[in-house]
Amino acid sequence: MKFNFKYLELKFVESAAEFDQCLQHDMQEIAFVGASNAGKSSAINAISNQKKLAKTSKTPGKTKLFNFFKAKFGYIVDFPGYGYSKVSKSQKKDWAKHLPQYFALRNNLVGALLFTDVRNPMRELDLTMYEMLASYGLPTSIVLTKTDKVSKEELEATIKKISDNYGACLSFSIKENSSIEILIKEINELLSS
Ligand SMILES: Nc1nc2c(ncn2[C@@H]2O[C@H](COP(=O)(O)OP(=O)(O)OP(=O)(O)O)[C@@H](O)[C@H]2O)c(=O)[nH]1
Ligand SMILES: [Mg+2]
Repeated sequence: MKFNFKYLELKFVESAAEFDQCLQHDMQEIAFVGASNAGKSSAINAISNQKKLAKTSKTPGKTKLFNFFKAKFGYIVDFPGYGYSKVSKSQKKDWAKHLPQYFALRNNLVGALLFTDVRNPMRELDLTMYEMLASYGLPTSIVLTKTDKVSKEELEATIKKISDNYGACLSFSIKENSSIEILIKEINELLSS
């Protein structure tokens, strides 16, 4: 199959460990949120067709900071993943402070994509995150990741279950070009809305 979609020309701009240090800019931005290991950083690499733009890892908890990536129409902010038990207590406390602060005070933020592993989607902390985003009025789309790991039947059943509960969702695999194209389209729409 031939694909001729345009990858996002993403550039890594800056990391920030705290809300107060986050990049100031006047474009729109969207947050990539999700559990550790859900595939946020891999998605950033896939949509930009780069191998090492965002650090990915087999060890969860790799993304420890807010990472800012600039696209043509705005920014993507790769958030630290939650739910990884080896993250230190003080770091967890820090995030519990900085995340709500970010959602409440960040005027550029127009919405979020919540990445969740299709094999075990929308776990308790995902739900907490989803509800937190909703409470700040931030529209959130769910992205089911690693869809190459399940059968077509399982994928369809999961899409139905998730979309019944949370509205339309995307399915995504770094190994499937059509899903990369759809995610790029969604991001462009969110950022230019
Ligand atoms: N098979 C498959 N593996 C994937 C896919 N996306 C990510 N992975 C793997 O899942 C692991 C975690 O991916 P990351 O992108 O680092 O996850 P993350 O959400 O950024 O994790 P944190 O930075 O800890 O929050 C890596 O080993 C990836 O190679 C996918 O679509 N298919
Ligand atoms: Mg990451």
